[in-house]
Amino acid sequence: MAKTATKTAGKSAAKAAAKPKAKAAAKPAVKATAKAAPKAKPAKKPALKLSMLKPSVNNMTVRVFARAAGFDHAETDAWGHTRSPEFMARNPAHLTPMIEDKGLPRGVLWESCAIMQYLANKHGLEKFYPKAPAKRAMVDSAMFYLIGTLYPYVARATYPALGFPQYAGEVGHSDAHPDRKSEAQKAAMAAIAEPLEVFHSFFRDGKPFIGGKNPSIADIRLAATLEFLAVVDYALPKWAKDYVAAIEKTLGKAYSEPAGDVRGYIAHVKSQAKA
Ligand SMILES: N[C@@H](CCC(=O)N[C@@H](CS)C(=O)NCC(=O)O)C(=O)O
Repeated sequence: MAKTATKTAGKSAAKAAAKPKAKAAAKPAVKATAKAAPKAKPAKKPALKLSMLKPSVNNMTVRVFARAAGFDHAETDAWGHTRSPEFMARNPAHLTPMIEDKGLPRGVLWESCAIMQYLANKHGLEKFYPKAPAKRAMVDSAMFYLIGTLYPYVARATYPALGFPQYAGEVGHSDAHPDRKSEAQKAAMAAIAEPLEVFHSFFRDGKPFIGGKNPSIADIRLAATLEFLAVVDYALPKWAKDYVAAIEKTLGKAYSEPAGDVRGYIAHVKSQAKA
Protein backbone atom coordinates (compact mmCIF):
# COMPACT_ATOMS: atom_id res chain seq x y z
CA MET A 1 0.00 0.00 0.00
CA ALA A 2 1.35 3.37 -0.97
CA LYS A 3 1.01 4.85 2.45
CA THR A 4 1.90 8.45 3.01
CA ALA A 5 1.45 9.75 6.48
CA THR A 6 1.09 13.47 6.83
CA LYS A 7 0.98 14.86 10.31
CA THR A 8 -0.36 18.27 10.98
CA ALA A 9 0.33 19.59 14.40
CA GLY A 10 -2.52 21.71 15.66
CA LYS A 11 -4.60 23.17 18.42
CA SER A 12 -6.79 20.09 18.84
CA ALA A 13 -3.72 17.96 19.23
CA ALA A 14 -2.56 20.31 21.89
CA LYS A 15 -5.94 20.04 23.61
CA ALA A 16 -6.06 16.25 23.29
CA ALA A 17 -2.52 15.93 24.51
CA ALA A 18 -3.17 18.33 27.37
CA LYS A 19 -6.03 16.26 28.86
CA PRO A 20 -4.19 13.12 29.97
CA LYS A 21 -1.33 15.28 31.19
CA ALA A 22 -3.70 17.31 33.37
CA LYS A 23 -5.12 14.08 34.83
CA ALA A 24 -1.67 12.77 35.55
CA ALA A 25 -0.79 16.01 37.26
CA ALA A 26 -3.81 15.65 39.54
CA LYS A 27 -2.61 12.25 40.79
CA PRO A 28 -0.57 12.17 44.00
CA ALA A 29 2.92 13.08 42.99
CA VAL A 30 5.38 10.24 42.88
CA LYS A 31 8.33 11.12 45.07
CA ALA A 32 10.75 12.80 42.78
CA THR A 33 14.28 11.60 43.00
CA ALA A 34 16.68 14.39 42.25
CA LYS A 35 18.65 12.44 39.71
CA ALA A 36 15.79 10.62 37.94
CA ALA A 37 16.67 10.07 34.30
CA PRO A 38 14.41 12.09 32.02
CA LYS A 39 11.79 9.77 30.52
CA ALA A 40 11.56 9.66 26.77
CA LYS A 41 8.33 11.31 25.64
CA PRO A 42 5.91 8.76 24.17
CA ALA A 43 5.34 9.32 20.45
CA LYS A 44 2.27 11.50 19.94
CA LYS A 45 -0.55 9.45 18.39
CA PRO A 46 -2.44 11.13 15.59
CA ALA A 47 -5.83 12.14 16.92
CA LEU A 48 -7.56 11.61 13.62
CA LYS A 49 -6.97 9.14 10.82
CA LEU A 50 -7.98 10.23 7.36
CA SER A 51 -7.97 7.94 4.32
CA MET A 52 -7.82 10.05 1.20
CA LEU A 53 -7.05 10.31 -2.50
CA LYS A 54 -4.84 13.24 -3.41
CA PRO A 55 -6.31 14.15 -6.84
CA SER A 56 -9.89 14.30 -5.55
CA VAL A 57 -11.72 17.49 -4.59
CA ASN A 58 -14.08 15.54 -2.31
CA ASN A 59 -10.95 14.61 -0.42
CA MET A 60 -9.36 18.02 -0.78
CA THR A 61 -12.38 19.43 1.07
CA VAL A 62 -11.69 17.45 4.24
CA ARG A 63 -7.94 17.84 3.91
CA VAL A 64 -8.32 21.62 3.81
CA PHE A 65 -10.78 21.61 6.71
CA ALA A 66 -8.59 19.38 8.88
CA ARG A 67 -5.65 21.72 8.36
CA ALA A 68 -7.66 24.93 8.78
CA ALA A 69 -9.19 23.59 12.01
CA GLY A 70 -5.75 22.64 13.28
CA PHE A 71 -6.33 18.92 13.77
CA ASP A 72 -3.50 16.61 14.56
CA HIS A 73 -4.30 14.16 11.80
CA ALA A 74 -2.59 11.46 9.84
CA GLU A 75 -3.42 10.99 6.18
CA THR A 76 -3.24 7.62 4.47
CA ASP A 77 -3.21 7.56 0.70
CA ALA A 78 -5.89 5.04 -0.28
CA TRP A 79 -5.10 5.12 -4.01
CA GLY A 80 -5.80 1.64 -5.43
CA HIS A 81 -7.00 0.26 -2.11
CA THR A 82 -10.56 1.50 -1.69
CA ARG A 83 -11.96 -1.79 -2.99
CA SER A 84 -9.63 -4.06 -1.07
CA PRO A 85 -11.37 -6.53 1.27
CA GLU A 86 -9.83 -4.75 4.28
CA PHE A 87 -11.11 -1.33 3.22
CA MET A 88 -14.52 -2.66 2.15
CA ALA A 89 -14.94 -4.46 5.47
CA ARG A 90 -14.76 -1.09 7.20
CA ASN A 91 -16.38 1.00 4.51
CA PRO A 92 -18.69 -0.95 2.17
CA ALA A 93 -19.25 2.20 0.11
CA HIS A 94 -15.51 2.17 -0.73
CA LEU A 95 -15.49 5.96 -0.64
CA THR A 96 -12.93 8.47 0.48
CA PRO A 97 -12.53 10.76 2.31
CA MET A 98 -13.03 8.48 5.30
CA ILE A 99 -12.14 9.20 8.89
CA GLU A 100 -11.64 6.73 11.70
CA ASP A 101 -12.76 7.88 15.09
CA LYS A 102 -13.46 5.79 18.19
CA GLY A 103 -16.53 7.84 19.08
CA LEU A 104 -18.37 6.75 15.92
CA PRO A 105 -20.84 3.84 16.23
CA ARG A 106 -19.20 1.99 13.32
CA GLY A 107 -15.74 3.45 13.86
CA VAL A 108 -15.61 5.16 10.45
CA LEU A 109 -17.36 7.98 8.62
CA TRP A 110 -17.37 8.90 4.95
CA GLU A 111 -18.99 11.75 2.95
CA SER A 112 -16.96 14.95 3.03
CA CYS A 113 -19.74 17.19 4.34
CA ALA A 114 -20.80 14.74 7.05
CA ILE A 115 -17.18 14.46 8.16
CA MET A 116 -16.80 18.23 8.46
CA GLN A 117 -20.14 18.57 10.25
CA TYR A 118 -19.21 15.82 12.70
CA LEU A 119 -15.78 17.21 13.49
CA ALA A 120 -17.05 20.77 13.78
CA ASN A 121 -19.83 19.60 16.14
CA LYS A 122 -17.52 17.43 18.17
CA HIS A 123 -14.91 20.13 18.67
CA GLY A 124 -17.23 23.13 18.82
CA LEU A 125 -15.78 24.77 15.73
CA GLU A 126 -18.47 27.38 15.32
CA LYS A 127 -16.24 29.56 13.18
CA PHE A 128 -16.59 26.99 10.41
CA TYR A 129 -20.08 25.70 11.22
CA PRO A 130 -22.33 28.17 13.04
CA LYS A 131 -24.42 26.82 15.89
CA ALA A 132 -27.41 29.13 15.48
CA PRO A 133 -30.04 27.00 13.69
CA ALA A 134 -30.87 29.51 10.95
CA LYS A 135 -27.24 30.22 10.07
CA ARG A 136 -26.37 26.54 10.25
CA ALA A 137 -29.32 25.72 7.97
CA MET A 138 -27.90 27.98 5.27
CA VAL A 139 -24.52 26.23 5.43
CA ASP A 140 -26.28 22.84 5.28
CA SER A 141 -28.49 23.94 2.40
CA ALA A 142 -25.46 25.18 0.43
CA MET A 143 -23.64 21.87 0.99
CA PHE A 144 -26.62 19.66 0.10
CA TYR A 145 -27.27 21.79 -2.98
CA LEU A 146 -23.66 21.36 -3.96
CA ILE A 147 -23.62 17.59 -3.51
CA GLY A 148 -27.05 17.06 -5.06
CA THR A 149 -27.01 19.57 -7.91
CA LEU A 150 -23.69 21.26 -8.70
CA TYR A 151 -21.37 18.32 -8.15
CA PRO A 152 -23.12 15.90 -10.55
CA TYR A 153 -22.73 18.53 -13.32
CA VAL A 154 -19.10 19.10 -12.39
CA ALA A 155 -18.45 15.35 -12.39
CA ARG A 156 -20.09 14.84 -15.81
CA ALA A 157 -18.17 17.79 -17.23
CA THR A 158 -14.75 16.95 -15.79
CA TYR A 159 -14.46 13.22 -15.04
CA PRO A 160 -13.89 12.24 -18.70
CA ALA A 161 -10.93 14.64 -18.86
CA LEU A 162 -9.69 13.61 -15.41
CA GLY A 163 -9.82 9.94 -16.39
CA PHE A 164 -12.13 9.16 -13.46
CA PRO A 165 -14.82 6.49 -13.80
CA GLN A 166 -18.29 7.88 -14.41
CA TYR A 167 -21.55 6.84 -12.81
CA ALA A 168 -23.48 3.82 -14.07
CA GLY A 169 -26.51 4.72 -16.14
CA GLU A 170 -24.95 7.87 -17.53
CA VAL A 171 -23.87 8.40 -21.14
CA GLY A 172 -20.27 8.79 -20.11
CA HIS A 173 -20.29 5.35 -18.52
CA SER A 174 -21.99 3.65 -21.46
CA ASP A 175 -20.59 2.37 -24.75
CA ALA A 176 -22.37 5.20 -26.61
CA HIS A 177 -20.60 6.83 -29.56
CA PRO A 178 -17.89 9.32 -28.47
CA ASP A 179 -19.94 12.13 -30.09
CA ARG A 180 -22.83 11.41 -27.73
CA LYS A 181 -20.46 11.39 -24.78
CA SER A 182 -18.97 14.67 -25.86
CA GLU A 183 -22.45 16.21 -26.23
CA ALA A 184 -23.36 15.03 -22.72
CA GLN A 185 -20.17 16.49 -21.33
CA LYS A 186 -20.84 19.84 -23.02
CA ALA A 187 -24.44 19.86 -21.74
CA ALA A 188 -23.20 19.28 -18.19
CA MET A 189 -20.65 22.05 -18.58
CA ALA A 190 -23.34 24.45 -19.77
CA ALA A 191 -25.54 23.52 -16.80
CA ILE A 192 -22.92 24.57 -14.24
CA ALA A 193 -23.55 28.31 -14.65
CA GLU A 194 -26.97 28.30 -13.00
CA PRO A 195 -26.14 26.65 -9.66
CA LEU A 196 -22.87 28.54 -9.59
CA GLU A 197 -24.75 31.82 -9.77
CA VAL A 198 -27.07 30.61 -6.98
CA PHE A 199 -24.08 30.25 -4.67
CA HIS A 200 -23.07 33.78 -5.52
CA SER A 201 -26.35 35.65 -5.46
CA PHE A 202 -28.32 33.64 -2.92
CA PHE A 203 -25.89 32.00 -0.51
CA ARG A 204 -23.19 34.67 -0.43
CA ASP A 205 -25.69 37.46 -0.82
CA GLY A 206 -23.06 40.22 -0.85
CA LYS A 207 -20.97 38.66 1.93
CA PRO A 208 -17.37 37.60 1.29
CA PHE A 209 -18.25 33.96 2.06
CA ILE A 210 -21.32 31.78 2.55
CA GLY A 211 -20.23 31.74 6.19
CA GLY A 212 -20.14 35.55 6.34
CA LYS A 213 -16.77 37.11 7.16
CA ASN A 214 -15.05 33.74 7.50
CA PRO A 215 -15.09 30.73 5.21
CA SER A 216 -17.48 28.06 6.49
CA ILE A 217 -17.38 24.35 5.72
CA ALA A 218 -19.73 25.09 2.80
CA ASP A 219 -17.18 27.56 1.40
CA ILE A 220 -14.38 25.01 1.67
CA ARG A 221 -16.60 22.48 -0.11
CA LEU A 222 -17.47 24.95 -2.90
CA ALA A 223 -13.95 26.28 -3.49
CA ALA A 224 -12.52 22.76 -3.66
CA THR A 225 -15.21 21.70 -6.14
CA LEU A 226 -14.42 24.63 -8.43
CA GLU A 227 -10.78 23.48 -8.63
CA PHE A 228 -11.77 20.58 -10.91
CA LEU A 229 -13.14 22.94 -13.55
CA ALA A 230 -9.62 23.93 -14.57
CA VAL A 231 -9.24 20.55 -16.29
CA VAL A 232 -11.82 21.58 -18.91
CA ASP A 233 -10.69 25.23 -18.98
CA TYR A 234 -14.09 26.27 -17.69
CA ALA A 235 -14.31 30.06 -17.76
CA LEU A 236 -15.19 30.85 -14.17
CA PRO A 237 -16.94 34.18 -13.66
CA LYS A 238 -14.76 36.85 -12.06
CA TRP A 239 -16.57 36.63 -8.72
CA ALA A 240 -15.79 32.92 -8.50
CA LYS A 241 -12.09 33.44 -9.27
CA ASP A 242 -11.93 36.18 -6.64
CA TYR A 243 -13.86 34.01 -4.18
CA VAL A 244 -11.49 31.04 -4.49
CA ALA A 245 -8.52 33.42 -4.22
CA ALA A 246 -10.02 34.97 -1.06
CA ILE A 247 -10.49 31.54 0.52
CA GLU A 248 -6.95 30.58 -0.35
CA LYS A 249 -5.65 33.86 1.07
CA THR A 250 -7.65 33.46 4.27
CA LEU A 251 -6.77 29.80 4.87
CA GLY A 252 -3.23 30.01 3.53
CA LYS A 253 -1.28 26.75 3.48
CA ALA A 254 -4.26 24.87 4.87
CA TYR A 255 -5.85 25.46 1.47
CA SER A 256 -2.91 25.67 -0.88
CA GLU A 257 -1.23 22.44 0.20
CA PRO A 258 -4.13 20.06 -0.59
CA ALA A 259 -5.10 22.26 -3.57
CA GLY A 260 -1.56 21.74 -4.87
CA ASP A 261 -2.21 17.99 -5.14
CA VAL A 262 -5.40 18.54 -7.16
CA ARG A 263 -3.77 21.19 -9.33
CA GLY A 264 -0.74 18.98 -9.85
CA TYR A 265 -2.95 16.13 -11.00
CA ILE A 266 -4.83 18.41 -13.39
CA ALA A 267 -1.55 19.73 -14.83
CA HIS A 268 -0.45 16.12 -15.29
CA VAL A 269 -3.59 14.98 -17.15
CA LYS A 270 -3.51 18.10 -19.29
CA SER A 271 0.10 17.52 -20.26
CA GLN A 272 -0.74 13.88 -21.10
CA ALA A 273 -3.65 15.02 -23.28
CA LYS A 274 -1.36 17.37 -25.24
CA ALA A 275 1.35 14.73 -25.73
N1 LIG B 1 -20.10 12.57 -1.99
C1 LIG B 1 -18.86 11.96 -1.57
C2 LIG B 1 -18.09 11.51 -2.80
C3 LIG B 1 -16.92 10.65 -2.44
C4 LIG B 1 -16.25 10.04 -3.65
O1 LIG B 1 -16.80 10.02 -4.76
N2 LIG B 1 -15.03 9.55 -3.45
C5 LIG B 1 -14.27 8.94 -4.52
C6 LIG B 1 -13.07 9.81 -4.88
S1 LIG B 1 -13.58 11.35 -5.56
C7 LIG B 1 -13.70 7.62 -4.08
O2 LIG B 1 -13.22 7.49 -2.96
N3 LIG B 1 -13.70 6.62 -4.96
C8 LIG B 1 -13.06 5.37 -4.71
C9 LIG B 1 -13.94 4.20 -5.04
O3 LIG B 1 -15.14 4.36 -5.34
O4 LIG B 1 -13.42 3.10 -4.98
C10 LIG B 1 -18.07 12.95 -0.71
O5 LIG B 1 -18.30 14.16 -0.83
O6 LIG B 1 -17.24 12.53 0.10
